[in-house]
Amino acid sequence: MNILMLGAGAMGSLLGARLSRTSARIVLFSTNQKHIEAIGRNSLTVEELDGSVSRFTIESYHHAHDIPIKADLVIVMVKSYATRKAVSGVLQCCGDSTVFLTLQNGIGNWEQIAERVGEKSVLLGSTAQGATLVDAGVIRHGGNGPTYIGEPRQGVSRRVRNVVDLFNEAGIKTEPSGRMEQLIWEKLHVNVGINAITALTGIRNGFIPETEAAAALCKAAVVEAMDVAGRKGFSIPGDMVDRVLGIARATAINRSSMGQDVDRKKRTEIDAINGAIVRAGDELGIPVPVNRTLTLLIKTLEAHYLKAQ
Ligand code: KPL
Repeated sequence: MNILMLGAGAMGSLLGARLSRTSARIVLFSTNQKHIEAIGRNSLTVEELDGSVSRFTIESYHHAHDIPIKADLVIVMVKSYATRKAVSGVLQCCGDSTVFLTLQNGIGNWEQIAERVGEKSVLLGSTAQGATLVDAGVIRHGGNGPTYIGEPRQGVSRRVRNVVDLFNEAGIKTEPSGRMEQLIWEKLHVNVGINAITALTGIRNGFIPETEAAAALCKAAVVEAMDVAGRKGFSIPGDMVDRVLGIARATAINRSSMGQDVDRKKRTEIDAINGAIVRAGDELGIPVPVNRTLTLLIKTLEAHYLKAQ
């Protein structure tokens, strides 16, 4: 199986490294030229959770026209706001039978891919793995959590089972799910409760459950999201706040993806995370002051550093 990893930031690189242990041919693509060149020169270095260091030799490209495969599977790992453009940019290495799997954060990703390639070609999933880009060619595995993969609508198909088997063969603990939309919303709560708070304060994920003030803010944001999700028809587990705090503990050493974006003065995924709760809250007439404040603060910070560039 030929797999194209579309987007090789921290998470794309981590998944690519793990999948390179399987029989599949894995090709990384990222526009981050420094990262791709470093992988080409020295291989991809992964600082593992136990402190050991692993190295992975993986084919990597930073120009789409250099990608030498026809992809059977494209794993979409770019930032949510870059999805449409990124998918359009690699269609020359795809055919009618190519399947696109999104494991991105936030809401609205699979729909954007489906607009470009059709719903039949799309799978979606969620992952609670954590990873940090330490330097060009170097990532740190920041924590383990479950990964789920499924079809956009109900049902677990043969192709879902095949991809799930491949992920498990790669050592990424993965289960098929027939209710992916529900799980994407559950994962949204994790990002709603961790990402903006860590990005605004400079802390790592593990500091949230350790600190009363941060945990209270996390709880307030998650409870608002639970209200919105409930009104949209999702049955979010009653212990969602504890689950989010549990994932913050399980990825304690990780800097959230939004934290890493802010550290690098890059655009964040705020619109697909807390911003998605604000939009849905406004549509439903549900007050979401905590998520609105977090969204506006991130947008202010982002505007400040993006303007200076
Ligand atoms: O998804 C994540 C992210 O940082 O975007 C978590 C699970 C919170 C890990 O950091």
